[in-house]
Amino acid sequence: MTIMIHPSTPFEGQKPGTSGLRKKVRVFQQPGYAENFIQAVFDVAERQPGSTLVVGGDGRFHNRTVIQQAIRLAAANGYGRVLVGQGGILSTPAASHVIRKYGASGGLILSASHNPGGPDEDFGIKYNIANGGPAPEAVTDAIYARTREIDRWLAVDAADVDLDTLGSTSIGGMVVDVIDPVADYAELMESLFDFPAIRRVVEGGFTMAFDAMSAVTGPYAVEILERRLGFPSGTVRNGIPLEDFGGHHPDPNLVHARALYETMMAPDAPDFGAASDGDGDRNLIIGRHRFITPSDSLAMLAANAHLAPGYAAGLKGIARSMPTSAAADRVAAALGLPAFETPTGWKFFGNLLDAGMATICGEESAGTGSDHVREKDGLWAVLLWLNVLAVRGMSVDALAREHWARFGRNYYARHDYEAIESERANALIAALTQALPGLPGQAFGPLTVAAADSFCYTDPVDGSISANQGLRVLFEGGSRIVFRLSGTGTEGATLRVYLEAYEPSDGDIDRETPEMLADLVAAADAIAGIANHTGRTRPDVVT
Ligand code: VG1
Ligand code: CO
Repeated sequence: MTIMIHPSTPFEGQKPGTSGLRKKVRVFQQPGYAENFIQAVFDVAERQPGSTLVVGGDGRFHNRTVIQQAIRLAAANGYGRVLVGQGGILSTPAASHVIRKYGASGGLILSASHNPGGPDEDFGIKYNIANGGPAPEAVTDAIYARTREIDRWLAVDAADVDLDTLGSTSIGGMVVDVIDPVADYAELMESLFDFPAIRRVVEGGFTMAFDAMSAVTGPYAVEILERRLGFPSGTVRNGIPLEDFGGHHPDPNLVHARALYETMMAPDAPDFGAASDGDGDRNLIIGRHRFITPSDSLAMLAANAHLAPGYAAGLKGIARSMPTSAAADRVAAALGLPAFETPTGWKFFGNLLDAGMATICGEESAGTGSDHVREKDGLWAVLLWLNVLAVRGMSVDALAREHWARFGRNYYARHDYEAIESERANALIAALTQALPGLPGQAFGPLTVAAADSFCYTDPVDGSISANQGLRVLFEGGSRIVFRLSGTGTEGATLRVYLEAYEPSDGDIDRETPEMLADLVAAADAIAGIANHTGRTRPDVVT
């Protein structure tokens, strides 16, 4: 088959953010837009001729179009084989596993994750490398540089591949395998967790509600929770992936997963509730009448992971992103394990996991995962919780209370100010950056600043440096506020303000989060001038 050379010119702004390139669908629909980006990936990706590429996505609108484009480009760019999930479906953690299991040189994951989907909503492309993890910054920087000088893309002239039928076809001498998106992943989960123990508690009447949010996790959750673990059918809600996620944000938090929250707070609530996001890498954990913050979930899972067969030998270390609460650090200290603090975004955990320095990682944004893949993994977290609860025979609420009584409690919330004008958001960050050196010693209500800085990370494995990863204001006594701008939005800027108040184990560990954070909320505005800069007096989303 002949390779067609399509002359092209660069598009502005094809810079991958926290997690790949995310833009409106309309932007991706411009002729050559996706092709330019994918070609740039292929031009810089480390790969041998004839290597394997994994392609999959979260099932959102425009997925199938870009999958066909990617296949035609891959065939013209020397790949030997493409593995694509049936129906174009592969959750982010499943794609990571498939890359690793089949020795692929990398993969394209088509998703804008928790962002809404549909013709007027968001789309995204992320490139993962051979370890199964998101491309590190050196690679994404090279991709971006390439998009700025690109002058052609290569594609074979071939008909669309049938994505709905399992099996092999060939296009332009390259094999395309349409694979079952669930099977390999379900097998991996069964190898890590004590499925018989979970099945026994389910048979004993343990109940659960799982909200797949009409996103990619539905087929995985139905297979694992209902078929393999024996939860009754109907346990998985919104289990069919829809191109527009039913018009909702597939973001598993208390705002967008409100229905699940209400189920879990009702008098007849199930024992356990969970949800996951658009591409299946995030998780929300709610016990009956007890919401677990993602930062606490990381800490509680780390403290109990040895109860699951896959982690029976213990952990090598615990890593968290900088804005994630320090709850996990206390577990690491108690277990005598190294603790790592990385910038926001899963790509920063890859080296620690590859080097065997950390086993469990997490982010405050509802991402938790381990060295079983190189992505955060929503269902993995749900299954680890189920395994721990089954072995310990206790409720989520009882486990949380026991944890806080031992380690103390990090009250935590994130306030998001969405779609602010970029200039205003940048002005806020610039002014605050300038003010940082003068903050130590200043008092804001009852809080006194102990230290303030702009977080700069030096990767302990390869020595690479990532500066400007968020502004930290640390108070005496262990409370903290972090300010940073989102790198996943597609409209204006989103300011994230992360608030954390620590209470030791003999302190107030049974209070409501808003009252415990009220002084920090006031301090955040006084320190950063949020209302002045943005014109907003309250956040759009509190999680
Ligand atoms: C957000 C979260 C971050 C997460 C990223 C990708 O990034 O804060 O923790 O890794 O989304 O998650 P930002 O730059 O908007 O704060 V996913 O599930 O959207 O791929
Ligand atoms: Co996601």
